[in-house]
Amino acid sequence: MTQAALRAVRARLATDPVVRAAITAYLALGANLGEAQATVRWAMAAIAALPGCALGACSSLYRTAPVDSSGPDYINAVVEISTTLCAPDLLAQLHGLEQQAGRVRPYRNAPRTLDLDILLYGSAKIHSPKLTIPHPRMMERAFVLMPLAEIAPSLVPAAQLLLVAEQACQRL
Ligand code: A4P
Ligand code: MG
Repeated sequence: MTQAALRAVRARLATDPVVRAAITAYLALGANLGEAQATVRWAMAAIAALPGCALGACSSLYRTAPVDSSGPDYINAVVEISTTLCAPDLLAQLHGLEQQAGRVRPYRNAPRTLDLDILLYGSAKIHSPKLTIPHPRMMERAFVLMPLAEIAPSLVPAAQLLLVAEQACQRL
């Protein structure tokens, strides 16, 4: 292959979502308004149908007490995906699903019909105005760590699970 052809292939690999290598990412799902269990299950199926995304392991659903939030108990879960989307495009797709589920944002940490956060995106560390990865509060929260430990135990240090053990988080 000529140098020019090689450069063309490299350029395509860098920009084309169809041929970009798939990244393993972990997403947190949360809901505490409306039919929360049904919405979280719907979201799992909707994530599986997103362009450039394949759904991997899904945790159980967990009933959790609001943390720095209010309203009814939350339903939380974590899923693993394999995706060719870049992280900002993945976030945009997740925001689209939140919209479809009727999400409104009256104030920070308000009760919500559906929240979809990116916990981890491969080994990427991202600090942009719209995206922080790893999710900055994930290690403090039982509603993230317990479902994550269920599907990816190597990502959750046992000592960290102990630290959040007093937060109410019931596997359904
Ligand atoms: N953003 C930055 N990084 C990320 C990321 N890794 N994933 C930005 C997703 N979004 C990220 O999010 C606000 C902005 O964060 C977005 O526009 C995005 O650009 P949001 O979903 O509009 O609002 P939010 O979820 O209220 O804010 P935030 O900061 O994500 O809240 P937290 O810290 O995630 O807490 N208690 C229980 N039991 N269960 C819950 O699920 N969730 C929260 C939300 C609080 N208490 C809870 C639960
Ligand atoms: Mg969110």
